[in-house]
Amino acid sequence: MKMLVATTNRGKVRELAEALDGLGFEILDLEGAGLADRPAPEESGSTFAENALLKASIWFEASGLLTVADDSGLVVDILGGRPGLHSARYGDTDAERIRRLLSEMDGVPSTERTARFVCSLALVGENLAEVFTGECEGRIRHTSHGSAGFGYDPVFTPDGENRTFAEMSPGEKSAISHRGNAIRKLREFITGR
Ligand code: ITT
Repeated sequence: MKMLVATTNRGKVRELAEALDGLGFEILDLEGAGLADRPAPEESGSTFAENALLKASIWFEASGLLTVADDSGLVVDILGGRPGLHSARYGDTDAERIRRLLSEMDGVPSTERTARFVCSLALVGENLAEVFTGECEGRIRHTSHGSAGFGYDPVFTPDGENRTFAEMSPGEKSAISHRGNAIRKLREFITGR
């Protein structure tokens, strides 16, 4: 059976495809499903879960395939939860998004730089709509460290670690990350059925 990993973000495709491996599905991305030139759905929900469901439902309608979509973001306490749902829209590139975040946190001491990544994964198919959410607590560094991963990884250090996600291997990140935690719930749902 085919499963569509419906995201326009290459970093997410990599992490999701790797983590969904071994479940017995043939994993397709939007390109593999011939949907690469469709416009991305508008993210009009007010929570990560709502947006994930919205994206998965639209891509399921377009493809007819069992579909997984991901809505995620970085929630920073001192910024009142920003960039949050708007994490992708904080700038045009990863570098710009990080620059804006660090400039908004200029002068904030380490003890007040607490934050969490949140990831909602929606699984939508025929008579099926489920959402799985994972979180990862940590803090925002003063400067970028490392070049692995994607997005805000170079400035996020998870609790209990000294390294950023961008200084970890894919396996190390996935073992503790928001997306890894959401994927483990999704896998349990699929294998327990
Ligand atoms: P799709 O909607 O097509 O999936 P997107 O990049 O627009 O792609 P989101 O709206 O969910 O996805 O935005 C999430 C943003 O949060 C993403 O662009 C990154 O900047 C950031 N983000 C999410 N997960 C991350 C992770 O594991 N590491 C670093 N940054 C992450």
